[in-house]
Amino acid sequence: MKRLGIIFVIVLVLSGVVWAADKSFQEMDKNKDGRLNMEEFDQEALRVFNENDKNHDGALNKSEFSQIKGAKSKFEDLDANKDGKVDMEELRNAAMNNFKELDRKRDNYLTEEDLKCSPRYNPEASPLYGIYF
Ligand SMILES: [Ca+2]
Ligand SMILES: [Ca+2]
Ligand SMILES: [Ca+2]
Repeated sequence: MKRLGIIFVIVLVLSGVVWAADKSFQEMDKNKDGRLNMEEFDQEALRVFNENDKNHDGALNKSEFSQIKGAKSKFEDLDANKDGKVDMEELRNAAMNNFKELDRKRDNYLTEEDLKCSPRYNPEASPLYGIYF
């Protein structure tokens, strides 16, 4: 029984790791149209946000933010009202700007090609991090 318990814990830990892993472009593209809209970014951003909001106060403080591995933005830049926390609204405002910047066709969608044009593009990381965080 003891061994079974240990295996159970290992499986739990491993599935946790997989679940927490960054979503790729294909996984974020929920409606499979080959492009990402703001809503698709938003869903994934909210997941990462909640996962890192360890004290559940609806905002990320500096230490919570620093746990987001792929984050490209500076905490200070995202904290628009300078209260030492970044909430979803601040993230969304910054994300909208990043999104618009990359949306060259102005159709409110980003393709993989659009994302590759970003100076923040990293083929290893989820596209989330060029837009959010
Ligand atoms: Ca899509
Ligand atoms: Ca928090
Ligand atoms: Ca703030």
